[in-house]
Amino acid sequence: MRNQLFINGRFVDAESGETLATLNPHDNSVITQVALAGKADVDKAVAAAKRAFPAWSRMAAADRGRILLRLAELIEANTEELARLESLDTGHPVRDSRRLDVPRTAACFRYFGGMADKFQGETIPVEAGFLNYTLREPVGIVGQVVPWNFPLMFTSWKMAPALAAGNCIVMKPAEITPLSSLKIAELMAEAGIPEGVVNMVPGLGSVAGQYIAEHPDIAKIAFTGSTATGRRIVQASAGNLKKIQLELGGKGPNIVFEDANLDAAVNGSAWAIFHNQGQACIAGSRLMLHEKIADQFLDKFLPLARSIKLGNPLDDATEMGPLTSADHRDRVLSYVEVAKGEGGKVLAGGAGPGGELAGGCYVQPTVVHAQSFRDRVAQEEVFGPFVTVLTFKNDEEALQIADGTDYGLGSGLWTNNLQRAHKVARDLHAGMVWINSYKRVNPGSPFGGVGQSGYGREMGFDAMREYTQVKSVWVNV
Ligand code: TAP
Repeated sequence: MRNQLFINGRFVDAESGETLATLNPHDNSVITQVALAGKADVDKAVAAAKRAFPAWSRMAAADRGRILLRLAELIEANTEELARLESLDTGHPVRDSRRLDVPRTAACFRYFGGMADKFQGETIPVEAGFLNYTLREPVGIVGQVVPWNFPLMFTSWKMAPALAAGNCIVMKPAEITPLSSLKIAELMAEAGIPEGVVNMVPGLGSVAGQYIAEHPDIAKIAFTGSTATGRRIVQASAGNLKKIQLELGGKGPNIVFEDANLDAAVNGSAWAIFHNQGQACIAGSRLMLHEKIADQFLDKFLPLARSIKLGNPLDDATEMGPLTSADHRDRVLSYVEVAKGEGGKVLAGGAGPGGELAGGCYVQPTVVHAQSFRDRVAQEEVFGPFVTVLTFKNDEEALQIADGTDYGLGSGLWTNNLQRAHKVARDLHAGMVWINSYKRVNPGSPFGGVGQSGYGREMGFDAMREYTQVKSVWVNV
C-alpha cells in the first residue's frame, strides 16, 4: 500500500516527516499512516512539474494519448486491488467499486487518451492577405484538489483531460482518502508518464490545498468539494489570476410526475440518493412527488429504503457501506434533528444501525417529509443517505420548488409525456438533467453546474477546453 507523497516520479516522505492516519470507516481502525505534505513539499512538486512541462507539452499528442491508453489497461488489470483499496478507505461497497468506480476510472483515461490527438484548433476566414489559425495550448502547471467521496474516479476526471492536453499536475487528494489516488500514481509511473508530470501531495486542505490555490507558479486550479471551500479557493487564487474550475455542492431535485412509470421511478430514485451512501454532489436528495401519486410512491419507496443491506464494504453482499468519516456521520445525523425541529416527519431511518455496525460510520437510509421547500433540510446539502420528500400540485410548482435553491447541478424527472419532459428539462436551472433515469455519467458528456454549484465542465470536449488556452496566429500571406 503506497503511503508517501509522489513527487518527481518517486514516492518520498514529507519534508517535515509528518504523517496522518487514514481510517477504515467500517470500524474506525487505522489502515496506515500517510505522509502529510506541507508547503515545502508543494514547492518541490511544483518545481518538478515545471521541469517536466517543456518536454511533456511538446511531446506528440498521440504519444501522450498512448500512455493514457496504457494506463487504462493497467487500471483494469489492477481492478481488484483498486476496488478493495477504495472500499477500505471510503466505505464504498466493494461490488460498486469493482463494477463502477474502477471501470469508470479506466474509461475516463481511455476516452481522453483517444482525445489527445483529436482536439484541434481552427482556421478562421479573416481579411484578404492574411491567414489566421488558432492553437490549443496547455495551460501549464495545474493544481487539482479532490474530495473524499469518489477519490479514484475524481482523480481520473481531473487528471485525464489535463494530461491529454499536455499540462503537468500537482494534485492533493482528500486527507481522509488518499490511498487509491496514490495507487494510480504508481500505475502512472508504470504506464510511462515521465517523472514530474504528475505529482501527488496528500495533505490538509487548509495547508497544502490552500497553498496550491495561492501558488504563483500554478496557472490553473480545478477543485471538487464544498461551496464554502470553493469560495476560499477563488479568493486564494486571485494573486496570480488563476484559471479556475469549480465542481461544488448540489441539492438535486428528482421530480416524479403523476404519469411516470412508478416502478422505474421508485428504483431510480433509490439509486439517485442511496448510491455511495448519498455522498454525491449529484445525489437526488430532494424527492419531489406529484401529490396524486405521493402516497402510492412512498408505499413502494419506503420498504425499498428499509430493505437496503448495510454492512462491511468489503463484503460482496453489502449494498450500503459506512459514511466516509465519523465526523461526517455525525453531521448527517444532526439533520434528523433539524428536520424534527422544522416540523418534518421521519418516514424511514433517522439513526445509525445497532449491533455489530454500531461502532462504524453507518447511517440507515433516511427519508424525511419536509413541511416546505424553504426548510433547511430542503435547501442545505446533507451529503448522506438522507432524502427530503416534497410534494407539488402542477408543473409550475414543480419548477418553482426544483429551482428554489442556490444550487444547480444534477436534476431528474420521471414522466411519460414527451413534451413535458423536454419543456421541464429546458426550464430547470441545472447543469445536468436526467429524464426517466438518474445519475448517469460518461466521459463524453459534460459534467458540472450553475449557480452555487460552480462553473466549468469536466468530461468531453468541454474538459479539453478547460485545460487549454487559445492562441490566435496571424500570417501575412
Ligand atoms: P471540502 O472542505 O470542500 O473538501 C474537499 C477538498 O478540499 C479536500 O481535499 C479538502 O482537503 C480540500 N480543502 C479544504 N480546505 C481547503 C482550502 N482552504 N484550500 C484548498 N483546499 C481545501 O469538503 P469537506 O469539508 O470534506 O466536506 C464538507 C461538505 O462538502 C460535505 O458534507 C458536502 O456537502 C460537501 N462536499 C461536496 C463534494 C462534491 S463532489 N461536490 C465532495 C465532498 C464534500 P482535506 O479534506 O484534506 O482537508
